[in-house]
Amino acid sequence: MSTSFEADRVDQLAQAYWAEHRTFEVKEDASNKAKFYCLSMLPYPSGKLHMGHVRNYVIGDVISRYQRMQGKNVLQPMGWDAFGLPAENAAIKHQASPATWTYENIAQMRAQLKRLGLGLDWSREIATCDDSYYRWEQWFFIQCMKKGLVYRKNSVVNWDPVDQTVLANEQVVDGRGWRSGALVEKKEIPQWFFKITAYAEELLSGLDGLPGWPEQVKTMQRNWIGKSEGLEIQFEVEGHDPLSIYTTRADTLMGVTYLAVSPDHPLAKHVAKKHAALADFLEHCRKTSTMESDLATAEKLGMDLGIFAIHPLSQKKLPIWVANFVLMEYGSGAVMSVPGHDERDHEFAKKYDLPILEVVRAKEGEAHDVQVQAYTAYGWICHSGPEFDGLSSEAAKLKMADFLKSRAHKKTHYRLRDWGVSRQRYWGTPIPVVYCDDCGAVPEREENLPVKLPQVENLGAGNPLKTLQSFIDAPCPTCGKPAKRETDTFDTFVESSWYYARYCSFDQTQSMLDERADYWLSVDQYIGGIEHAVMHLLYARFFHKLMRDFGLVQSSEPFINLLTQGMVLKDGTKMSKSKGNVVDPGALIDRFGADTVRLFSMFAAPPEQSLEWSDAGVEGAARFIRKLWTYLQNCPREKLDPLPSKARGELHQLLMKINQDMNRYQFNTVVSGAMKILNLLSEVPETERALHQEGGKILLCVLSPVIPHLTHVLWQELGFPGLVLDASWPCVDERALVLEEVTLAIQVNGKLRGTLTLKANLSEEALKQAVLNEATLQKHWEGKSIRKWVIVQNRLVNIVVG
Ligand code: ANZ
Ligand code: ZN
Repeated sequence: MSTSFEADRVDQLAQAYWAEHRTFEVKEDASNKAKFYCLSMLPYPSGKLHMGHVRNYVIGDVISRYQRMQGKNVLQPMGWDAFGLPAENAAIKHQASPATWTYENIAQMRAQLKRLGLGLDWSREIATCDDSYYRWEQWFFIQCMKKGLVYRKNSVVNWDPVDQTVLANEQVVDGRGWRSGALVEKKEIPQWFFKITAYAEELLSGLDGLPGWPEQVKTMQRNWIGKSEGLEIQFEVEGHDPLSIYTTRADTLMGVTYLAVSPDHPLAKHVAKKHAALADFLEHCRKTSTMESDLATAEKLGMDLGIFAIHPLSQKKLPIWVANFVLMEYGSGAVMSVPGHDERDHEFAKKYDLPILEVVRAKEGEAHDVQVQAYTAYGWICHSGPEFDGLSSEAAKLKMADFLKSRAHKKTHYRLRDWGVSRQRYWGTPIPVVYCDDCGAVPEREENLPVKLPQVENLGAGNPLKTLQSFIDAPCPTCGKPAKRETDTFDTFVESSWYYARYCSFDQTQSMLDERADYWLSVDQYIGGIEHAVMHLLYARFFHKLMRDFGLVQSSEPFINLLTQGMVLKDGTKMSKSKGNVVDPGALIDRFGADTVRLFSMFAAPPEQSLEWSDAGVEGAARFIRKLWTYLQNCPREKLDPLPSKARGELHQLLMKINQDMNRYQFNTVVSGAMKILNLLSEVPETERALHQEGGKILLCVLSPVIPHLTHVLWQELGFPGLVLDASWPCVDERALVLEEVTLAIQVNGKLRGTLTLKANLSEEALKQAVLNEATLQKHWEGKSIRKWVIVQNRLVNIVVG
């Protein structure tokens, strides 16, 4: 046997074997094998695999194969996040239906993934646009409706007045519709929401139980949830009902110089009824963006309502203003304004010439000119009366709450908003609701699910379902009278919030999930991009808790460990179509074979860091693979037992490092460790056949997760038993490690009496025994008693005798 390396032949041999033997199809194992569920985020079927996908899926595959060699029952599934806007755009462009376009893309990408040799259980493949998948999503939504976990309310959308359609945020370019170029307007329409805020506290506290998640991701989720603890304080209002405000800085109460309410606050609306200028102002605010991020930077605008509140402690009159930066959806939609200590209030007070007071100082007695700039940190209270002056902010907060008694109570708020899932789009899961004049919004009957998305061939502007009578007309599920179907579809984040669970029960036609889900869940290792840190990962955690509360799963978190892989860069920038710097993995595989592409993507950088593309690096990977192949051609096949030697010690030293790196998923140094082993073995004389065999076997094993094709073929050709992917991971031979020798100076009562060459790192007991056994030295302590041993590891032994 001495063939040269042919990537195509090797790839095909291995892949044909896996396909024929269904090597990666797994069942729930009742034996004592531990399960391991390894999952990479499912791709959007754009039609072409890019290097980011390759990296993501190879990382997942290396972990899966490694865990399998650790003796685990490993599940690694794959599917398609197949609904969404790009299919509609492509359909308009290419005059094809979104369904045709999507399924063609899936076929292409599936073939490309198969070319990579990923150890996937393809029998569990899911496409989220299949009605066998989304029917359970519709069923789940209906359960949520019944439990009051979804509701409908008016919410603002981008409206294109020329195309007469709702636009997604990414379809608004510089404030204009992407197709029509018309100025986009805000419009309020009813939409469906999931009550994710009901789970805010658990979504927050659950993060503490996820040590296997990157700190950065947990911080982003914490900030997104945005827990805030403060006081709700009631202010009396002359001639009106009292006004509630929310504050986290009750210590600044004596610095309040006015109150401000949101343009959507009932009080503002009430006053506007008899105040035309105010009504115009509220209308103007409604039209401009209400995005929180925009408001933070937008110009502060306001208007005096002409009514007064009474300060609860000083009893002074405080004017009430309406201000565009006060959000109706947060707190109580009203604030106590403290321009001395809050930046927004300061900017507003300067603009409208409202008084600014100083009530907090950095240090006792040290003034800060709050007329010029707000002092926003905690500090020491001043100008607040003898009860409060001199207190710290923390202490003053507590005392204010005491003083206010029933006019204040503790409140916790979250920045997290309920999740709006209505999309005015065609290519998505139909929301399973029917509107009846008599019964209102009624869920479709479960036996009528799925509500199928009808095939539409020629898409134009807007959602074609809106005019498709055969879809819209439906009997009311409650009273049977003619009624109208909802034409909105779900946000595609809904599909990706539970797909990981459906893989476990992929062929179940009677229910959403079954007991198999509890065998596999939670996912042991999840791998994907950092761009999903907040939305996808938060929504999936939320869905998992809903499924738990519906009795569908037992665990509380979907993903135990999370790995967010770095970006693939070329010349320092992200590979992207728009920059024209994409490298096509398909062409690379054709040229070098799958193993080279896999090896390069694992070798070039640790998984979490960004990977700089390099043609030279790919060539280097290809060279290593050819060298490895050539070296292993001569691997002895007869049965041999390893003999101790210095080189064998080094081999096991390298293996020890590889095993440590494999455990912490540092695959780049695993590969470089294997390269070192190959260099080491190349220097060992051919006569040391046992070492070549042992080293060759170790190389095949440790590289098999990364380059599964070559290792599969050679393992079989060299006559090792079974499959390399089921071989057990190689262990370090501890005895081989201690072969290194050292020469020790032996002293008796501080005088050098001789030297002794021994194995390094002997235990104290073994060392003493070796010294006492040395015949040439025994005369120095014969007939005397040994009082003390002084030992300097690997260097010196001094025996004190007397
Ligand atoms: C008085 C005050 C004085 C405030 C001071 C801050 C600094 P977090 O921590 O993010 O929850 N606020 C309350 N409701 C609001 C709303 N609906 N729209 C805009 N701002 C609102 O922020 C809480 C603080 O945000 C509250 O504390 C309130 O201003 C403001 F020196 O009250 B503070
Ligand atoms: Zn009805």
